[in-house]
Amino acid sequence: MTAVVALIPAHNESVTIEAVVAGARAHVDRVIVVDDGSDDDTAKRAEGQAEVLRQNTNGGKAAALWAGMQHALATGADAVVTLDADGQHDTREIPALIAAWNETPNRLILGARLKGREHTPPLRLFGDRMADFWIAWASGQPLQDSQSGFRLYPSALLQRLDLRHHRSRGFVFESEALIVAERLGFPVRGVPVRCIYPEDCRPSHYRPTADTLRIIAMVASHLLRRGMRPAGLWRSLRRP
Ligand SMILES: Nc1nc2c(ncn2[C@@H]2O[C@H](COP(=O)(O)OP(=O)(O)O)[C@@H](O)[C@H]2O)c(=O)[nH]1
Ligand SMILES: [Mg+2]
Repeated sequence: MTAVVALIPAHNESVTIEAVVAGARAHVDRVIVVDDGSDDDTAKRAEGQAEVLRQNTNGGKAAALWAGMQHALATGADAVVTLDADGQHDTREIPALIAAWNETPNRLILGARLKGREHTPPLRLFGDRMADFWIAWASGQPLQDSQSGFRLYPSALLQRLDLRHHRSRGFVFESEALIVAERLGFPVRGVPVRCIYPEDCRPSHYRPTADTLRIIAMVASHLLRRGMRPAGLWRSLRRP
């Protein structure tokens, strides 16, 4: 029996957390919510339905993901599905990620939000596409939607993945994971998923300029360390 764990980092997501946890529970063996110093009752709403790890102060998404991943590994997970707590990922698509993993166990499965991408705010889409180009180059593979947090990480990968995860790594962590995973022999396999932008969704924590620049700086340091990896650029431009 394999154990698939859903991991949901959450910071002040009391409006959506219950529905996301309930949706995820239907498709996985266990759900872990990392409540990252929320001031609202996110943790209370998740308790009873999920294992809740509490961080007393807000340490950022990277640290929350890291804590949840280590906990999942320590408690016997074979794969970890990460998803956002704000309801932007459709939990009914979790089985598609698991099916892809069963078919190709040595891949990092990326839920690429290609269905309905036209609803993405234009500035965000531009930043995302920039990030895709650079991260694809540095990881030597074609990539679509590198910024998606809807993923399946095989435990065989997580056991070897060692990434910086302090507060300032926020959205950089998930980008770097794609590059390091490829180096460890776990290239990305994209699975098209829906992109949900509810009318009344809260503003994103992603800062299009600052976070995109941070991601580019991280990618540049990987590229410089590998002599700009011209073959990686070539490979990244193939059709996905
Ligand atoms: N643990 C934790 N999660 C965060 C933090 N900031 C954002 N998140 C989570 O990361 C996910 C994505 O954040 P969001 O602001 O919606 O970014 P976007 O969907 O990429 O625009 C959501 O599930 C948030 O709850 C944070 O400081 N700590
Ligand atoms: Mg969001």
